[in-house]
Amino acid sequence: MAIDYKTRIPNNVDLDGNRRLQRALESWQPHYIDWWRQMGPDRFLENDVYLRTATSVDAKGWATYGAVKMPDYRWGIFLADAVPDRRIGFGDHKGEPAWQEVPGEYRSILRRLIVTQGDTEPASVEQQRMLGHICPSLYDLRNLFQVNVEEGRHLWAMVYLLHAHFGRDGREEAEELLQRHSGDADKPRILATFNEPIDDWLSFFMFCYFTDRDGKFQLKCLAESGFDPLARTCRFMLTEEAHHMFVGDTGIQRVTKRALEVMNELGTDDPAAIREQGAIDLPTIQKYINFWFSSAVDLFGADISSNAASYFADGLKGRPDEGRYEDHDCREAFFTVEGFDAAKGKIVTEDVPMRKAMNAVVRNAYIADCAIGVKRWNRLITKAGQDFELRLPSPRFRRDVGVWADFQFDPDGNPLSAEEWAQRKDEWIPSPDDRAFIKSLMQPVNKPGKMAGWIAPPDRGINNQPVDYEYVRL
Ligand code: BYC
Ligand code: FE
Ligand code: FE
Repeated sequence: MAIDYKTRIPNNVDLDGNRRLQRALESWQPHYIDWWRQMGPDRFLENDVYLRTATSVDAKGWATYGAVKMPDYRWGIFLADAVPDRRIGFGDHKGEPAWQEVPGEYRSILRRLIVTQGDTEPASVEQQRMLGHICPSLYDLRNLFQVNVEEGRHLWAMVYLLHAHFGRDGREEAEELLQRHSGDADKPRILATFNEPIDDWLSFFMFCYFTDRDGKFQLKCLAESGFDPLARTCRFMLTEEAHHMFVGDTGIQRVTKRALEVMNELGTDDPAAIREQGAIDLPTIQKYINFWFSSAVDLFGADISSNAASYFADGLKGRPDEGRYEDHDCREAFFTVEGFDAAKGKIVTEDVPMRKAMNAVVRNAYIADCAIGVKRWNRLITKAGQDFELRLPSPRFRRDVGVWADFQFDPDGNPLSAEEWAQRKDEWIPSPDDRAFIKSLMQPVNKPGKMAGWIAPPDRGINNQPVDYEYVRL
């Protein structure tokens, strides 16, 4: 169904035909706009931004570009087209028709999944709200705002499900999604990473690469859900998500490229000399990778999880690209997970029922996907004739969730004592000095086509516009 833009809330779910739901969403809408004005991007609300807006949900022409003031962005409700006669693809209900309504016995668990997903979307906008003041270029500023408005729309996507399918509880949850705030001491966001401040652009690129990619994988899992409205919502969200990871990937590429240019100009890889020239040395980029990767890896939950087993058994949350697996039941299968024998100081392995290991399965798929970009960045380094390799740290490194959480490991996964960790952590994650240096680079550059000295220009502009296009009119 085409998206109807004539109504107050653009949608392809025939909102006009459901007055109750329409009224409920129309009463939530002003609260959302208030939240955007208070907790969304600081300033820039009256500036024209060259934004992409969804026009239809199919592959062709789902995006139009034009100048929009952010509070006027047409946030709305878009579901991917229904698959006729869709059946549940995994778990104990495999083969049954997908549910169009919430099954009573799964109501609270589904609500919790939707709320957890929904909570991350506005959280990320809050985390990034000050970045506009220190943008490295207008091109980057526009990308930040594009990501922000789409995360806002992802909140709409979850709020629609809460309003349409969870009655009064759903409406209350929708309000609370606007009341918790990133980093708030009393009402923080649900998942830890979404309470970390993002106050420099290197962190922003890392977040888009690593944390948004958790979004991609979680959405892929939910796109398999037996609850069809959730599956269709997540399928459409995934089309928007690709750009967020592009921003992260190309951002890190451009920072790396700039470091390499300076290294080759100076004929040295001495980090202090690179920094002296206002570029970011490769070892510092590595520390930011270590920090944000380890933080994102926690988002998959514990390797052994009875919650994960229930989500799968009940047909609520599948594996990414479930169709690619042969066994969609997984009752008989086992999966080997690692653990730690603290007394012996040794890594041990354990075979656990596959359903309980679903978080580990999804995390592994995520890690393999993360590695693809790292390979690309390393090709840049090799091509520039430099001898340095960026790497993902071991998944044991710096964990707060799961079996590794009570122990310390180095980036190679070797166990460390608490003292060793305390002494050496500044070698591996950004130290206060590193953060102060990165912060010192964050001076706003907002003339069309101009770039901050720590980042190379992008290869091309947005939607065939030149790089020096005035992407945000200040
Ligand atoms: N922080 O059984 P376990 C995105 C809790 S990102 C704090 O392993 P489960 C985006 C857990 O709740 C995608 N607490 O957990 C990206 C449980 O609590 P209870 C977001 C945590 O349930 C960038 C206990 O620990 N979407 O879209 O299997 C920008 C035991 O854990 C954490 C989703 O997450 C944590 N990291 O797995 C914008 C999808 N991890 O029951 C947007 C929905 C675990 O003991 N969520 N706990 O009270 C889920 O599928 C699952 O809730 C999780 C956790 C995968 C997150
Ligand atoms: Fe999102
Ligand atoms: Fe995203």
